[in-house]
Amino acid sequence: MKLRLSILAMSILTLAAANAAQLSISIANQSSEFTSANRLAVHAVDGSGLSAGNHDTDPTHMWLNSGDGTFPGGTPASDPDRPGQLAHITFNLGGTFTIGSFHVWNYNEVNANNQQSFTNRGVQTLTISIASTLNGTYTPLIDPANNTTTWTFAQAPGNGAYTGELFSLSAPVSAAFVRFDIKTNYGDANGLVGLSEVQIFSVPEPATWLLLGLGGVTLSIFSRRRD
Ligand SMILES: [Ca+2]
Repeated sequence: MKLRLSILAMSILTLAAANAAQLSISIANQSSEFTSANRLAVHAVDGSGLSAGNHDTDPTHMWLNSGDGTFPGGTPASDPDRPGQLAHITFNLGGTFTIGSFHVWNYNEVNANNQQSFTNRGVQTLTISIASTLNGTYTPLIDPANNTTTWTFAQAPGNGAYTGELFSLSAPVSAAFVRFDIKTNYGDANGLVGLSEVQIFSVPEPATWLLLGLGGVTLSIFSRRRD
């Protein structure tokens, strides 16, 4: 019976994991984007540059902010944003979902002509907040790695074999919008900061877990009758 229960529990967990679904997210807003060089915020959510889980080094497949305005072509021309941070970007989940994990590919630009790497424009530290409406109250999420509201993304390698980083929340949360408030980059002195791609994953609702559990019990009873 113990074995049977273990198998049942494992089945439920397996089903739940299998039901984690990538959400079809869009950009709700961004503090700025580098429009003239086609480094638009949308390129952080449209799958551009991704192939078999690897993100390439082409900057037109990434979002880059305007920085401090040193380089022309940003909209707005510079990114003053909020005091103490470089930029923000807000993701629209397309509805209210219970989210449990997300996958981030940091800024992975390499100049195709001279192979100069610009991964120092990647996001280093940030807060990640959720809200139920775009202009509602944003609640910061706790990073399970340090138990604070400061998250850290690793610097991209500057090559085409970049698999990004997968982050799991300590507990699933309900959200319709997710905002990254970016505090620091990896050293770019002009305040430029960007991302290659972001994916957000939902988990089954508690009600779904219950149904999965009931289904498992039914299967277990059915199985016993066949013994
Ligand atoms: Ca991309």
